[in-house]
Amino acid sequence: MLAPPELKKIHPLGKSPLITDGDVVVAESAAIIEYILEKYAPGLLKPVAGTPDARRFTYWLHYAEGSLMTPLLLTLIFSKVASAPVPFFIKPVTKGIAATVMSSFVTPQLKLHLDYVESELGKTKWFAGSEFSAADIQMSFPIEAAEARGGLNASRPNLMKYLKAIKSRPAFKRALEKGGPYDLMS
Ligand SMILES: N[C@@H](CCC(=O)N[C@@H](CS)C(=O)NCC(=O)O)C(=O)O
Repeated sequence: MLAPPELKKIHPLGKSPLITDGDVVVAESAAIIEYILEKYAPGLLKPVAGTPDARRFTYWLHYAEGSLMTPLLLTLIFSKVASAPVPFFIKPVTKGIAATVMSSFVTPQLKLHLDYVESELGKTKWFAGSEFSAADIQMSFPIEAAEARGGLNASRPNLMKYLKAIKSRPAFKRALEKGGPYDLMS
């Protein structure tokens, strides 16, 4: 599941997303968003500095990868551990370890986070307030991953409504047309 080696020619970690802009290379999705907003969209997709919405913007921009992505990544890793092709006599061990880590830590953590985000989305339409912002772009990825592999379903209606709103945005559809479909399950 590693990124293609070509990416290491651009940045030592070789992870996606990555952007280049002339001589500038920017890695880390939130840093990429900040860079694009500052350089190409000043005053857009971000609340006015110093306001409560701006604080919410910064919080969710960081929370997406800094907190929410962790249990989702662990879910992916331990599902791979559970299904890893190992000799039959080791299988119960690997499956047992994966099941224990999932039930004792990962699943409760994921529930904690998804319940929290569900409740926060009950307060405002978008993460940084009543207006769509780049924090929503950043949050949409882990929420999509939660739907694909984290058990997010209709039992969390605010999150499902939010995902529907995100996916129906014309810009989201245009991005899919440009970038092609992606699969967060594999
Ligand atoms: N925290 C980083 C995560 C970067 C990351 O791990 N990207 C994954 C894809 S979502 C990746 O490139 N995985 C393949 C690899 O590690 O080689 C960000 O927000 O940009």
